This record gives sequence, C-alpha cells and structure tokens, in this order.
Amino acid sequence: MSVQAYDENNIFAKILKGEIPCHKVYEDEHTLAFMDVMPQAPGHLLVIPKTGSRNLLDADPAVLAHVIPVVQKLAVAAKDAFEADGVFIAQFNEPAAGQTVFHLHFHVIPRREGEPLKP
Ligand code: D5M
Repeated sequence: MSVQAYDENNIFAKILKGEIPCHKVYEDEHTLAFMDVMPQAPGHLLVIPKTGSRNLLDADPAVLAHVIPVVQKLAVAAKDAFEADGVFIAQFNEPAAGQTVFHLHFHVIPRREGEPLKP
C-alpha cells in the first residue's frame, strides 16, 4: 500500500510554521493542539504531531507514541472543561474516508447526551 507524499504547504504545516494563526490549547516538544475552526460540538479540538505525516497510514509509530497520550490527556481535560458526558475521537485517512487536511490529526470532540453533532 502506498500513501501520497506529505505536502509541506498544507494548512496545519502552515500553523506549525507560524504562517497562519490558531487558537492553541496545548503544546509540547512533539505535539500541538488547537481549536477546530469548524467545531462539530463545543470544545472540538485537534491534536497534531509536529513532524509531517499525511495521515495515520504513513505515520511513524514513534511519533504516535508521543501524540496518543496527548490525545488522552486533552480528551479528559475537554470532557471536564465542557462538562461533557463523553468524548468522540475521530481520525480520517484519505479523501475517501473524509480527510480534508493532509497532516495527521486527531479530532477530540466532547459529547453531551442527546446533543447531535453539527455537520
Ligand atoms: O478535517 C479537518 C478539520 O480541520 C476540519 O474539522 C476543519 C479543521 N480546520 C481546517 N482549517 C483549520 C484551521 N486553520 N484551524 C483550525 N482548524 C482547521 P478532516 O476531515 O479530519 O481532514
């Protein structure tokens, strides 16, 4: 299976380079998290590695080892901060699966009982 080459000019790469702004909520040596500009529910944030991979299919497992604990930490924090009942974690790979920005990212979406996701 082959995955297309990483495009250094994707929008999240530009956020990492400081070329466009973001509403940052967390940063460490390997990871950045910021609010999604098209939130599907209050508190919807994105967690990305600082190294470039197109998606999960070409990601280095060593990078994932840094990113996944941050996803967990921010899921707990967002659930508390937004007084949610649960947290939806989503991650899309390639256009056929709904991916629109081609830098690996994890959606962290606090969910409340009975509250539908916005499209
Ligand atoms: O969805 C990509 C997600 O990235 C989508 O929820 C919108 C969000 N997005 C796009 N541009 C920005 C900027 N500049 N800041 C914050 N969030 C952004 P996917 O379908 O998973 O590829």
